Amino acid sequence: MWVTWTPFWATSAVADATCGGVCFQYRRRWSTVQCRRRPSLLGLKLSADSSVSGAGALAERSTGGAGFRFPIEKLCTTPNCCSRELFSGAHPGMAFVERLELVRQRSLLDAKSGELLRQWYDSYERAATAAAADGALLPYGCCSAEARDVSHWCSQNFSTLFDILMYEYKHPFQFAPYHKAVNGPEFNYTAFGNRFSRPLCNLRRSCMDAVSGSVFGRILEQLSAGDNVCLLGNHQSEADPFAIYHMFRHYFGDAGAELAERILYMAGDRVREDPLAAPFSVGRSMLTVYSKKHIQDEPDRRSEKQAHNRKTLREMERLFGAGGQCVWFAPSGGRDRRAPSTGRVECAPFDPDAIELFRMSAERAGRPCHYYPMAIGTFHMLPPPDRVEKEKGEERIVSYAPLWMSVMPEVDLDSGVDSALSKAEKRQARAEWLYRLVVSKYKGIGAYDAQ
Ligand SMILES: *[C@@H]1O[C@H](CO)[C@@H](O)[C@H](O)[C@H]1NC(C)=O
Ligand SMILES: CC(=O)N[C@H]1CO[C@H](CO)[C@@H](O)[C@@H]1O
Repeated sequence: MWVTWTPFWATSAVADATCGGVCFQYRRRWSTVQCRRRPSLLGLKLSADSSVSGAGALAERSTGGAGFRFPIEKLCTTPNCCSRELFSGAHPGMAFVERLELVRQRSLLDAKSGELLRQWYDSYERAATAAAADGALLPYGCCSAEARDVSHWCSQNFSTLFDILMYEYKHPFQFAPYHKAVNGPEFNYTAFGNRFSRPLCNLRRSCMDAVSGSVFGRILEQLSAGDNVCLLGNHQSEADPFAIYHMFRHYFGDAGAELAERILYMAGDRVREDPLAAPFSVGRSMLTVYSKKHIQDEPDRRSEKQAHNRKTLREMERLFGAGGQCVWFAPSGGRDRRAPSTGRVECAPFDPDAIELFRMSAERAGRPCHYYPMAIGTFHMLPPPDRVEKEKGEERIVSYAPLWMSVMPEVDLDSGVDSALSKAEKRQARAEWLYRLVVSKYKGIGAYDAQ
């Protein structure tokens, strides 16, 4: 998934050969001309909750209480840096759509980006309406399923997202090789993502297969004994970390939510570099990598990216050395897509080298790492575009979708592989074997057919 995109808040953009990226010229008041690379869009991650009991406490934790305003003063202390009027606090009564229109009229937003946000918002409100009818938004401060209340809730929370985007534009998030989730003190990005993604998860119609419960218990034991755990499987939506959060919370209770929040995600380029994805990524802990194919895309940055990846692996070894880490790792290096030949969402093949690299780093750390194949069906909450569109923002049409998940019993990475094979053949065989395990579960739990 490789897209070049102009951040929507840029007034004009010119390709600049010297920086290899794109330079954006902003309004005079915003003074500086910044040069920033936005080579692609990847991974938006959204999220949510199910039980209505304890709703009050959860709402308290996840919204930061009533009368919430994005704390721009605390985040950006330079008075003239971020235009304060653009932030929702300055227009407490203004609906998101009105705000969007205002910003558009002031030419702070190009038509395409405005359209993208508008479509996203409209689909989001439809999803939230359906979710609210199931009572799913009660714990997140949406007091009823009435159209007016749902709309107000969506509007408020989308305004917060918009504020973050405006802020991010002036202060791009920096993702170190090891990024630790930002959950305060100024703004709890973790909670924001959890709440924001709740309308996408139809937990009433979701399915976590039966074996997962006992496997989950086993994982907790291993983690508390200081071992490491790797959940290894397919990847379907930008919002996967949040699907995992809501599913774990729904099926495994508070311990599930807690584990989901401390999972380390192996995150590719787009998760960090797509401005629409970054606000959600900030709230998750991640090991950041450049995927192999994307390293080839920009030859002039190859060594920089490779150095970054090496650093990430060292960080991983350090963390694994300390122990108690749970990592979610999708060795396909991209999201599953709908195949024109079958019309179904097919799992993307696993990359043998990615698995090998992970395995060796985990081994070098000197503590046991337990591998659990994991199959997920999350495609419909926020599907990737059918084809890779270059030079364009990726549209985001979300829906209130049923989810499928299975955390399968632990596997020994060598057991499915013939020991007589050569080293390279073993890698290949291991990747294919793991892939088959995940695919057969993906089909077995009904995710494949329910499309
Ligand atoms: C941020 O929100 C998460 C999710 O609700 C919660 O677990 C965490 O304790 C919050 N962080 C702080 C510092 O309050
Ligand atoms: C962070 C944020 O904007 N949260 C708001 C989401 O919407 C509800 C309902 O309007 C508010 O109570 C939250 O503060």
